[in-house]
Amino acid sequence: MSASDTKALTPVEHIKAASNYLRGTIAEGLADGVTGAIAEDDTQLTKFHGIYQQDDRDVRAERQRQKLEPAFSFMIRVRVPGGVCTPAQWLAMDELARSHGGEQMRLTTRQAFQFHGIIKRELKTTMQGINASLLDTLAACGDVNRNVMCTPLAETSAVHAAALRWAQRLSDHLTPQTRAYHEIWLDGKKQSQPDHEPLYGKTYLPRKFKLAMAIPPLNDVDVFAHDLGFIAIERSGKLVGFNVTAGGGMGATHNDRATYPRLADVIGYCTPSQVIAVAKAVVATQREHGDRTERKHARLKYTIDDRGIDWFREEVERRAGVRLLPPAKYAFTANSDRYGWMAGTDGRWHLGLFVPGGRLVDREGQRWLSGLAEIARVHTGDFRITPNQNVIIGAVEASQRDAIDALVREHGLDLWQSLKPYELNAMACVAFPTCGLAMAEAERYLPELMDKVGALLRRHELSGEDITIRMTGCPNGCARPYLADIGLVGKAPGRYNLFLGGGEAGQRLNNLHSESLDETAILDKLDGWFGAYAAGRAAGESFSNWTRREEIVDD
Ligand code: SRM
Ligand code: SF4
Repeated sequence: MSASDTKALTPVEHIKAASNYLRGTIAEGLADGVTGAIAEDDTQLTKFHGIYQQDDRDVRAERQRQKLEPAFSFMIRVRVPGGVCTPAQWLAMDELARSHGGEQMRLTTRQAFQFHGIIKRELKTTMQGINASLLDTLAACGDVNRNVMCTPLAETSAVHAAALRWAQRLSDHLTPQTRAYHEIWLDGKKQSQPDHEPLYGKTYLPRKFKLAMAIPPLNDVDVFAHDLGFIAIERSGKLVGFNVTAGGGMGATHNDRATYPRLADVIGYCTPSQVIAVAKAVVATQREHGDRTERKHARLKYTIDDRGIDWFREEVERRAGVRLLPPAKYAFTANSDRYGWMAGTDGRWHLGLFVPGGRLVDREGQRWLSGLAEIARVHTGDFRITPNQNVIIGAVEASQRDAIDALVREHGLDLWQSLKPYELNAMACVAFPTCGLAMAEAERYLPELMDKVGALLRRHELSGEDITIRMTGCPNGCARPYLADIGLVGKAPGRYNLFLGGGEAGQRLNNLHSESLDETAILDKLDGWFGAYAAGRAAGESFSNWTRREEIVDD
């Protein structure tokens, strides 16, 4: 018997059940010109369509004082399976960012595009523009499988091509079937045939569900942070199968020990032809057994911890009709991105660019939006959004390299050349002003803090160290802070919980060291640790391993 059989279902379960396959009253709400918002229940449903209602938190209090409704607008997340899109699609996103998105867009930690600040009356046009580019936003958010991630640049081009095809097939097989999306956003025609969701049913999943494919030795997707993962196994330059991982997740709530980040378990090995059946079986197991009575306890990681990994593996094997084999050997060396020109094994080249905070906007000396659009106009390969909010100009013919280099320089996009590893590894979530859950700044504050951290590292002659710092505005973990060497997690304005000792290419969680630190306290602590690390580290010892050996955090 599952928890859902005895306790009351969450309100979101009732909203989904009554929504007629995610329609609710979204269409009616869009037509209501009196408010910039949509009905509250519908805000749960639009997530499944890739849309979040938000309000500008910078002006929230002032508008309340003036008795005005909050400054509502919408965030749209565009699904880009494996993070790969064409130059034409890039230009289409650029166009929408200019016309509706405040002349900016954002690359996310899950290889997607996000537009912020779309006002209600421009939502439909924006959605139609996205669709016209053959991208979409269906299931970019909501209680379904989200954008499927894939290492964007493997050591072997052929393995990347094969793994990406599987990632895209997985995405297709796990995408909801409802025609509500077309009906509301595209052609407006009501269907006479009833909808049918063979995989999800009427109430979809108990909670969000995330899938990533990693291609060793790179774990840039942080495969162990996902509900379901596939680790590509390569032999002699060919993809031969996948290790299956399950039960990862980052989200937690401050001071609630029942919630926690968890690393996925490796549950076995399957062949490429079994991968779809295995993925569907994992989704179906979570659909049937996930907790629909408490959203904080509804992710797959809790289902697995409640029932045990052996039960879970057997359930997946039974549903898939697949006997998982013992995991194959693999080794990860990094979960960060790579920058600069890299040679593919197919004669083409890839240029990794560091995008501060994933924010594509034209600013003084760095014209990200315009520069990448100019590149898209001449580029014949692809664009690859990375899992660390960066971009790769992919599959460039050797003859095009000079032209692209010139555009990169002209628009100031060669930042990676002057940055140190700790700067290139750093990541922050969006947080203020758009994220409704933010407790502290992240994207807007991290650069300032990094300058100060950089000064400390220089003082201790550590600025060449491969240290990863990740910051989030709350404990939900959108920049996967619990896998960083140093994680800073927002607790209140200007205050962060500090985590230490993670890393190991995304294979080890860090531990909480201290709570509610302000900037001075953070820098004081780091200064002390950097000094002691510089003086006392063993040859080749990483900062995280040192913090554990010195028992600064538990090992
Ligand atoms: Fe996230 C909620 C932004 C990746 C865990 N996340 C949100 C929302 C939608 C806030 C909300 O619910 O109202 C944020 C919107 C902010 C904004 O204004 O844009 C938000 N999450 C993001 C992005 C844009 C962060 C970024 O800086 O890139 C990432 C979009 C990814 C995408 O393209 O799909 C993003 N979020 C993640 C990740 C990282 C990952 O998946 O690899 C995680 C941790 C992994 C995980 O899911 O466990 C993550 N986001 C959460 C959670 C906590 C879930 C949980 O299990 O507790 C929430 C809150 C929730 O779901 O209730 C959340
Ligand atoms: Fe918002 Fe928290 Fe996610 Fe940051 S970690 S984007 S503050 S939900």
